[in-house]
Amino acid sequence: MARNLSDKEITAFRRDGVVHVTNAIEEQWMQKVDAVIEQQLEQPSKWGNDGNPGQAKDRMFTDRYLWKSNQHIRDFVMQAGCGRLAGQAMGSNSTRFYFDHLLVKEPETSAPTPWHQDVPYWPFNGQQICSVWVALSDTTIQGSAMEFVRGSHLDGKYYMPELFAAREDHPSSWQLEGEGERVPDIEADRDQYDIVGWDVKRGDAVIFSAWILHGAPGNSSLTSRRSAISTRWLGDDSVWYPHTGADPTVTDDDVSIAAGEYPADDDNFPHVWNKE
Ligand SMILES: O=C(O)CCC(=O)C(=O)O
Repeated sequence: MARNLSDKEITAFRRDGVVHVTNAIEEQWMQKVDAVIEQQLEQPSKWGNDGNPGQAKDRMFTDRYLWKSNQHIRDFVMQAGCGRLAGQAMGSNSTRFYFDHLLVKEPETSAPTPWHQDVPYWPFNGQQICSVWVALSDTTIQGSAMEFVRGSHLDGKYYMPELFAAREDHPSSWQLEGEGERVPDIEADRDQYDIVGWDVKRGDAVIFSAWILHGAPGNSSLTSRRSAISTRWLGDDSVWYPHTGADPTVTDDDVSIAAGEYPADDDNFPHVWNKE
């Protein structure tokens, strides 16, 4: 069994919107995801976003929503303990799963992950929505570990989605239709923001609110791939909120719930964890 969060970690998550959890996930689960990453790099799903197909360098690659078709990812989601960590962090009595997201940056990848907020990309509303981002490689900030604007989950802002890898012709261009104000140019004015981030080890998790501003630099390492899996979690107060510009992987046509309802739809948002 992977570990539980301490009271200190839970307090940090609620206050800052993000917490770094060391040694969060056991090796056996990460090995399953490593194998899937190799497969997806060769043959992305229809939701893949590949900045430089086939290249060993300067390649930012993401793929997502594999849990329904891939047993390794399903095992990771159901058994590795991310749902429990998410529930404990959010103070929720239960967690349901939304989707998995693989995030790879090969050595010398210049593309940053742009500063963004997750909730506007997703057809959900509520405070108890978060991600558990698990490092599959040891990663420094220079090597593209994530950074966060501490406390920005409490600002009450709703930011328009930003395009990853700035490809307006990409299938992800649904994001261009999004709602909300533009994310400020945080890079141009870093001193004005309370930016926090951690060098991470394989198996560490970073748990963060869907409302916090976050991003990551490119991978400046000459030799090391940076890889991670982010899993997305829904707590007790989350409600279905389909809207223009939301991720099309799961839409109103797919679900058995109506707008404003708790996502009690086991086919699309399986129940993973309950508080004892
Ligand atoms: O891994 C990254 O670079 C970005 C991850 C991210 O933005 C997320 O998990 O929401």
